[in-house]
Amino acid sequence: MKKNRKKVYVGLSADILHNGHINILKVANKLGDVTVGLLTDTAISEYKKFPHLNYKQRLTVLKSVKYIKKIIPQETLDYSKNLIKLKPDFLVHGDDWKKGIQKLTRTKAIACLKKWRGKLIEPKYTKNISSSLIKKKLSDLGTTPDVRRAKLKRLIHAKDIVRIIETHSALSGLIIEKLNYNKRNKYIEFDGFWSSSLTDSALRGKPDNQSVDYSTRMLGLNEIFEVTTKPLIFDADNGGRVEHLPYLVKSLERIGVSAIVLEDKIGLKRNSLFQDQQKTKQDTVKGFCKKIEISKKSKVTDDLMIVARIESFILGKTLNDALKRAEAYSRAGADAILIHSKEKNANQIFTFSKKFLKSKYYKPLIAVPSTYSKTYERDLINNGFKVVIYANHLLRASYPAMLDAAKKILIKQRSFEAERKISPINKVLNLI
Ligand code: SPV
Ligand code: MG
Repeated sequence: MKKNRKKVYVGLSADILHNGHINILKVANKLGDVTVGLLTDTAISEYKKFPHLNYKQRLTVLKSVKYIKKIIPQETLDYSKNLIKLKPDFLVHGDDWKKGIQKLTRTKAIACLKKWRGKLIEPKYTKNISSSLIKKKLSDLGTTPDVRRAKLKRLIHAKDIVRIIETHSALSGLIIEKLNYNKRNKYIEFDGFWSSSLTDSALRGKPDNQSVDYSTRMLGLNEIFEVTTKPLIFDADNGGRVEHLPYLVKSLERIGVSAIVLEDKIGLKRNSLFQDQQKTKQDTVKGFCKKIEISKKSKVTDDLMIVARIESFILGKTLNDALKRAEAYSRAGADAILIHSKEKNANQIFTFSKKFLKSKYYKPLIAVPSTYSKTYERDLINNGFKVVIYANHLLRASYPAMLDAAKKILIKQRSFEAERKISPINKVLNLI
């Protein structure tokens, strides 16, 4: 071994290790002792799709690569913190980051290296191979129930807020699976799906009162899961009969659902957004805690989350009632709390979160901003919320569009006028 080898730094996601990475590491190893900054889930989600493998799994893979001397976490896409700590002689990165979302990261890294005359070495990007490309191919292949199920907990840990949207069909699932956007050098996407009782019922022309049974809804989930990889949160209403609950939990867990939301209402169900809630009854604290305990006992994996949904505000009850329930449900084993509200602004849920954040029984909070839709995600983050659910928007988007097209054809007695606003056939064919 040569003495006084130079210090070399390489930042890697290594979700899928391929020959492109090995090329980079080979070059780096020739220059000196290689420290890899392994990007955390949080760092990766800043600029590309959430990784398939978690940090520990990626670390295990990298540990066996002979060109690497040491591995440390890189907690942001920005390299500065680790570079300053290490003061490497060389930073090695594929030249692909000269363009696109990582361009600014590169500029910052160069400015940082200058301080101790470190050099940036940029081997030519290996053509036709990248983890994003492989991942696209993988996503065409699908995922497993285990990987999908585990993703929600990882996302809650990794992100400021987990962004979930209602998905009522395989087609709407595909739209959300593929949609992403670069906003001010940040990669943004929906993190997962909400299976809504309201839209699953409306889609079948039925009221949101549990007349569409779980088996039928699960057939829909299977269709969504066949063509997507993102995690799903299931709206289980009040969970149905207590005696049936273990079977429901097990079935949903088996197919790869990440979280089951149970609401603390009893009797014939009415949607929470109806103004008149006269006939709606809330469960007793004891009765609902029992349901949480049964659900927790029924599940097999650590990854499945049981979420307690509190309807106190919907039924006109007090902040104290909501808080008392949140603490009791948390003690009974709920993994997260969904605090529902049908106010026009978020004040009600923010007064709740302010108090609950200080509780020793705190659990991650979920918001459903259907009526307080002016609330930005950043306000939810600042008030301690970890998950936001856009609960019915894709179905609501499709309804006026279908109505409008049908009306136009009916009035004009031909389809030409409807065509301007509907999707060309080719676009639909190409989506799939
Ligand atoms: C749903 O989407 O079915 C929900 C949310 O449960 S709400 O409609 O607000 O009750
Ligand atoms: Mg519902």
